[in-house]
Amino acid sequence: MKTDTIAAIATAMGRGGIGIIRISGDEAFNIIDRIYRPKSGKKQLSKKKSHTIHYGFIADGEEIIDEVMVSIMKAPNTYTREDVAEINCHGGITVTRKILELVLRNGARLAEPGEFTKRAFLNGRIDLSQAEAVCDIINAGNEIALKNSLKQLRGQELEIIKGLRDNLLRDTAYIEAAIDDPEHISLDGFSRELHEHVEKYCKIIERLITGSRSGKLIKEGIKTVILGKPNVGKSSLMNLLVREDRAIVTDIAGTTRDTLEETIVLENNITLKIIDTAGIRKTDDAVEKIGIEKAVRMAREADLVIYVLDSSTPIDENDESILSLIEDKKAILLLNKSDLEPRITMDDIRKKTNHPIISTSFTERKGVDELEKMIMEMFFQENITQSEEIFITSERHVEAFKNALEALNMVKESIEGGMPEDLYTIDLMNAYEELGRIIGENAGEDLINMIFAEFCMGK
Ligand SMILES: Nc1nc2c(ncn2[C@@H]2O[C@H](COP(=O)(O)OP(=O)(O)O)[C@@H](O)[C@H]2O)c(=O)[nH]1
Ligand SMILES: [Mg+2]
Repeated sequence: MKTDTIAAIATAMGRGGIGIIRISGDEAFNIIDRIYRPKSGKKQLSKKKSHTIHYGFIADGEEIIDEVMVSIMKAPNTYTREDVAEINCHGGITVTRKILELVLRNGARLAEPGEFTKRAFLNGRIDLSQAEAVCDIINAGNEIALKNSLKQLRGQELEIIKGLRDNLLRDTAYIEAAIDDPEHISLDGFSRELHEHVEKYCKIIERLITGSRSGKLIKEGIKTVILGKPNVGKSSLMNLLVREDRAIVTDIAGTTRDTLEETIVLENNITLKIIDTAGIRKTDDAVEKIGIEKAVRMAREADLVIYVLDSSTPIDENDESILSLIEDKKAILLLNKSDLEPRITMDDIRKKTNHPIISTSFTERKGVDELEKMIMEMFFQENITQSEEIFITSERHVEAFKNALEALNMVKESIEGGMPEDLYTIDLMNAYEELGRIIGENAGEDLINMIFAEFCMGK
């Protein structure tokens, strides 16, 4: 199949040591031959061995544009499975743009975002789940997310899906063969066997769906809201976690009038999308009121509420209203200012809530490590840093797994209800197709375009 040749700047747009212009397609080497001047010798790069790199210059006619290294990678062992050339030039915006323009003038077309990876998928080098993993690796906000995406890129999810699909196909083929040739192939006792098989497939899929909750939190971060009355230390906590003075800390109650959001990666590689809020108290100040309402709304939507109390001031009706607000939420209470004379004790608070409580002093940086550890334990049962398991992070995949599970549950129901065997095969094949969606089998153009549109230029 003849496709056009695409090119793009693959490195980030900005000043840097190196800039890379990537070219892929049938014309890649011809284009290079037109614009490359070797330091010595005359041999065209298209004649060189695959997977070699060459020192020389890029020139527009007589004008030398930059000193470069050009790598030559011949199909099919390349990122796209097409001929690929990469020009490594000096990493400046002007020079990379100028070389790209020259490449485009010499026969390439500007690549769309993700088009190189799209070609890798369309040419069968990777499946859709691996293509998505490429995007996730680039966007990974912490090391656990990175490790997980790498598992996906290396085909860990793909292997599970392939295994399930092979089995589904085998079960279906057996039933169909038996229906066609009842004299030689017997279905006696097969429903019981099939029921066992399906049960096993369901367990695998259920585990993936359960793990996807962790997957989402690993990838997107835990939506965390800091709540509390004015002046208890909310902004101080935010600053401690962010490790820089972002939120304004003052001793005038009501300083944080709006919310402030930060994405932070904790020491243990957990990402928090954390929001510092206005202190919650009864007030007549219109602006402050808006801030408080917003804080309450944010708390309702949060995965986690960190409720900060000042242990040196007694509990009042404002605390009571916060406690009732977070009653059904995942929450951690911090009894702060433990360095001051206490007016509230752990026991006082324990009588009022079932949420875990930690004694802290933000001025002395006490209790923060314990808080980080507790968040980890609260959201991730197993040790995700060391886990070899893959956590599904894509909503699209979860949806397909759920549909496959539903189809398999229908098979179980049909077996339990003593329905005829040919009925099972419809649902078995439905599950097969749903799993196929994840890896991009029969994927429509819309879906493919949607997925690759999320990519960066040059990837
Ligand atoms: N003694 C003491 N003061 C603290 C502690 N944490 C915060 N503060 C002080 O309490 C005041 C209010 O802190 P801030 O973080 O602005 O509270 P917010 O209104 O809840 O955001 C500031 O003067 C902080 O320095 C603590 O653990 N001990
Ligand atoms: Mg504040």
